[in-house]
Amino acid sequence: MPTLVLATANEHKVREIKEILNDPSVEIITAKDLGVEDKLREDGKTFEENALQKARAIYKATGEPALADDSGLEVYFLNHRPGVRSARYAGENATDEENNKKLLKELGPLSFRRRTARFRCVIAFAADGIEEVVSGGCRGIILEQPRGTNGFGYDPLFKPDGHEKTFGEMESGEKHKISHRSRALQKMMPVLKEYFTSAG
Ligand code: ITT
Repeated sequence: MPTLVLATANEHKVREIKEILNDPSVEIITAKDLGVEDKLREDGKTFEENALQKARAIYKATGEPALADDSGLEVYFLNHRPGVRSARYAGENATDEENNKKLLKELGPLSFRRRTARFRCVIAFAADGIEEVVSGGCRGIILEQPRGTNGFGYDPLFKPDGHEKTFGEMESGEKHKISHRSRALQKMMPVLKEYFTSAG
């Protein structure tokens, strides 16, 4: 069975990507499974640069086709911050809770109209003779208090437009119908299908 290596150390991303791809014909493993987790450094200024950097590094280290996810939250009032720094917003080893707290503090009592935000996810694929980058977004607002314990990261604070529940209150299947990650992966699926079909 062909193998796809996920170039991420984030277990939540691994679970979501596996659920969304839902492809029993490819064995999905992680950089950690192959002992190359340390190659996942990212110092780019954009999601695109970071995603490609991670996919390339893991493909180079393992020789196996690699898929990376670089993602984050862009808040318009904060000039698109935390953006690429979403995981480290409140400090180098910040927890999701610390990041959420900092976000609430920065937004303060701002009105709902000004609390608009967008999740972005860039997925990069690197393999023999191919590099491909796609992206997906999801718009919503940042609530004044967290709601729900599902998902990860900023999910409890993010209410997607046109929905009553936050991502933190949604079952994973509901989140996948509209999420930035799922939208990006839908675009990557034909590329993966083509690659794995012709690779054998
Ligand atoms: P890898 O680089 O190893 O993949 P990471 O967690 O460091 O893992 P990123 O640099 O891409 O990955 O940071 C993504 C952060 O953006 C993540 O830690 C969350 O805080 C936030 N984020 C991304 N997607 C999210 C989602 O679907 N729901 C909630 N928060 C999300």
